[in-house]
Amino acid sequence: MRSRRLRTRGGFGLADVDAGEGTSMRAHASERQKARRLLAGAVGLAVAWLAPNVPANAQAGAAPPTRQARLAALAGLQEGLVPLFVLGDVNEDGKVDAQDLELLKALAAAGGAPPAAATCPAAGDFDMSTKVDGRDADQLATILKAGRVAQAALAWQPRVPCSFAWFRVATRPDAVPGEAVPVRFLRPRMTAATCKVTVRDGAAAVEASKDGLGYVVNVAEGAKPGSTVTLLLNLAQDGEYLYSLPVTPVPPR
Ligand SMILES: [Ca+2]
Repeated sequence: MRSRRLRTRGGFGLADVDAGEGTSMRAHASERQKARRLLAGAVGLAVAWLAPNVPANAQAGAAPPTRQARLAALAGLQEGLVPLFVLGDVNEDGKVDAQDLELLKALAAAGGAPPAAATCPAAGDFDMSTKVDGRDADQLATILKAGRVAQAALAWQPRVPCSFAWFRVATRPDAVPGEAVPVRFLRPRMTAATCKVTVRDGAAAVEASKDGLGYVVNVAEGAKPGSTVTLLLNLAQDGEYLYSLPVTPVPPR
């Protein structure tokens, strides 16, 4: 079966707050602070949705982390960082496949309680409309029709819930030129020695963090607002993923 990559999206909801035209630079900084506060609230919402029981991960071949372990990992996050889910992996089993499409269709049909297996509805909101509907199902159907998804996209969606049963990494939803963006591993055995983060596209360079528990993405001073830095994350036995980091304008100092 032919493999293909699941393309990452070019932008995220909170990045839109930073990119408004006609905004004064001071107001712009205020908006950025507001966005970061919204972000903290959204992470709190994610914590509330942490599922107590989730299916085993076929790729990782291990039991899912406990609720306490996930809470501890989220509580230890640096301000402004958010956990990422796998776009399209509605049941959080580590794969994007026909099972996810069936769950996405069930979510889109709505009317009643969502299927219990759909632990990450946010992963089904492909068009970031904050609703999971028929258009999202059509998009996933098109993606699956083209072949197996070998490199799924990691994403963050603050307005639709996700249990984050199998979260892997946390990072920022956007960055400004010249910013050092942490990419932090959320599982105990993930380190910079076993997992690699590289720049696939965009004006940035990557280095391992000093503590070895993640990487730092140094966005170039000359990176253009509106552009995107695309990262390739090789997470050892957990697979490869892509993540797109939108570059937004620099706020005043
Ligand atoms: Ca899945």
